[in-house]
Amino acid sequence: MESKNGLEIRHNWTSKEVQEIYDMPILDLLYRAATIQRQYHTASEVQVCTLLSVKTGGCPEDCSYCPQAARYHTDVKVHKLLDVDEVLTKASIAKQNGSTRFCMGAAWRNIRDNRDFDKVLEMVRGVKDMNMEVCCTMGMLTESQAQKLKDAGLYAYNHNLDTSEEFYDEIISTREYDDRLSTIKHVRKAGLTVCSGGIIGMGETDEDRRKMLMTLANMPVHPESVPVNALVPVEGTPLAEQPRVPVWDMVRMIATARIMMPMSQVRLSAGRERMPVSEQALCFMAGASSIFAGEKLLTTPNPSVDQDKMMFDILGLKPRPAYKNKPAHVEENTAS
Ligand code: SAM
Ligand code: DTB
Ligand code: SF4
Repeated sequence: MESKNGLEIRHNWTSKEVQEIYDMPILDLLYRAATIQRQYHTASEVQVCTLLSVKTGGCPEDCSYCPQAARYHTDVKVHKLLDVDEVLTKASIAKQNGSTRFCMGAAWRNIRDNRDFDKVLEMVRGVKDMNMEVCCTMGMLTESQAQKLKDAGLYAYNHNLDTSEEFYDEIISTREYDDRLSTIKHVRKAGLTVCSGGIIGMGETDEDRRKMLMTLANMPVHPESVPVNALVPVEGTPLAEQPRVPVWDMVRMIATARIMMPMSQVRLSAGRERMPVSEQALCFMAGASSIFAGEKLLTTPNPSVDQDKMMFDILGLKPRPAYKNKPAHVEENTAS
């Protein structure tokens, strides 16, 4: 057990405890999560992150939810790695629109040490120089690749567990849960912050959802960001016909994550496009402290910058500054 400013951070959650939290009457759960959020965070601040798909589609993996897997026939327009200048222009627009984190996604199974990786390192250096938190999500990586990203100025690496270990096989067959855990270890070892969460609405049970949260919360250090995605069902993928995730499921998931990992940024991620402001407000009340902004996630639609500005006005929210509360275990990197 650790303590931050006298507040307790736990890494030994039991399934019984997690079930008791997850199954609380929804209003009690909301109240408890909202209280914890106010003890550990400034509840009016929301971290605004912009995503950019720097390499789209053609991925060899078979993640059943993903429109970028080459084997599914979706409308995604495949493109090779974008040029550094184009990416930096997009990052600068994101910054002007209030984002303090820029996350670059590549539809790769894993990072390879080639010219494309050198280009990614250049992108990272460029975004870091704009004083934004830089994040990448590019599949599996080795310890030395994580270190190179860190040296270039990367702040966070996103690698989702997606679901429980037990349900994983139903969703992805081209890699193992342990592969995901190893990559997360490499990221941590390089002194990067970890962004890891999952998706709900893929046909998993409540127990699968709780098990995933337990795996994240019982890591030696909690992921600094925990994205909670509602499945965006995409035509052509095996999960295209999944029903819409009820807002109450998002609320339960976000609130339980907030209670178990009180210091982390819990991100209301994919799925906002279909949520009215009132539903998103419930998610903020449940402890969500971060969103993806900009009209596209990686390949699917997201609310526009104007819609989000309006939502922030209505709810009295403001963007969280970059690098606020940088954790002590994340050393300053050597990049400028
Ligand atoms: N290829 C890399 C990987 O798998 O780690 C990085 C990109 S991948 C698209 C990043 C994450 O996006 C996935 O782990 C998954 O959680 C999320 N994602 C992908 N498709 C989604 C969908 N249709 N709905 C919700 N989340 C999705
Ligand atoms: C995360 O957890 N969600 C983001 C980000 N990390 C990379 C991706 C959501 C993708 C939704 C489907 C798409 O737009 O392709
Ligand atoms: Fe590839 Fe990532 Fe999509 Fe899986 S989620 S198919 S690894 S891009």
